Amino acid sequence: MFNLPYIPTAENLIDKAFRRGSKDAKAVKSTRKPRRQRLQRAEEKRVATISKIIESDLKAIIRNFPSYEQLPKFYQELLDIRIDKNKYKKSLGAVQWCLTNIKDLEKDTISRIRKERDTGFAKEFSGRSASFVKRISNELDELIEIKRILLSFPTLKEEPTIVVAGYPNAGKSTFVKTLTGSNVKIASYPFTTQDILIGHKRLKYEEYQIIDSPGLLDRPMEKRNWIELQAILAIKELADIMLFIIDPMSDIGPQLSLLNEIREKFNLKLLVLINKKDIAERERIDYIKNKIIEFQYIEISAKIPEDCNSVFETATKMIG
Ligand SMILES: Nc1nc2c(ncn2[C@@H]2O[C@H](COP(=O)(O)OP(=O)(O)OP(=O)(O)O)[C@@H](O)[C@H]2O)c(=O)[nH]1
Ligand SMILES: [Mg+2]
Repeated sequence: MFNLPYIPTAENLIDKAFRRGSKDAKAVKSTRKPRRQRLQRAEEKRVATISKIIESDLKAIIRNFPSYEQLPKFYQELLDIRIDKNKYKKSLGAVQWCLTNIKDLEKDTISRIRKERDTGFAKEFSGRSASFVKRISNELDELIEIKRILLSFPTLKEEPTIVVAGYPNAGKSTFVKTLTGSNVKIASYPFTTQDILIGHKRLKYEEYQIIDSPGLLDRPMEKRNWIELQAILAIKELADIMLFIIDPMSDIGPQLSLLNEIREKFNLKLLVLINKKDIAERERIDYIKNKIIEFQYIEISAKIPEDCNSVFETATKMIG
């Protein structure tokens, strides 16, 4: 979804620029001109190449890295969960700062070499330009990290959206996989899903977006980790309906308390799924049913395609 530029580390950028600078300088030295003239030309060339290489990478970052404000609101909020937005702005600002300084330094150096016929200025340029790049080393690392995060973001479509939520290990990913065939990761440990994953499913002429969210625990918002906060954001910003999956094989109290919190906090259409009917005891399922009589619910196994399809049809009707 994002077309993000290559971002070098400070070290890589300096290495690349200096290597190319030496190569270009050598090429000039081997021409047939008086020695002094050759040396001066070679050093001018070195300076020009070094700054050209550094500038071109930094310019690509400025030109192609989206500013925080350019990101759609959902992505801004998703990013807020992971990093401080001021750091984002500061990092892009630092790249601009370095670019300006290198440009000025290059101009200054070339004119001094020509005027004073002293190639020593080229050495000074090398040292100072490297030090400008080193000074934005942390900011480049930060942008590399931001790029990694942006690339992990889901591609959203403008489609009616079903968000699947519930406790860790409840079977959310199994449900989304059975229903949509999308390649989500499933495992018998909590917090398997760490990102918002998306599958699509068509019914007649309408395509629906089905979002597999990370597990949520029953605890206060300020204690929630970034994995849980992403699920909250998906619910808040994207859901036209929520499927809340209950796992009868684990503690029921906290799951019900989470369900009630969600109902109170978000004004949402809700369909409760009691999962794992293939392995849960009947008594256990009946006990849960008794506790959720005020909700619309369906008993399923997320491993059985017919069950998942019938949930999907009910959900689409509820969306309307
Ligand atoms: N027997 C049985 N096992 C199931 C069913 N649904 C899920 N499971 C198992 O429960 C475990 C957890 O399933 P996941 O789909 O990864 O659960 P999740 O809710 O996505 O978990 P997190 O991503 O960690 O929040 C896996 O071992 C699944 O195979 C079911 O209907 N029946
Ligand atoms: Mg999962």
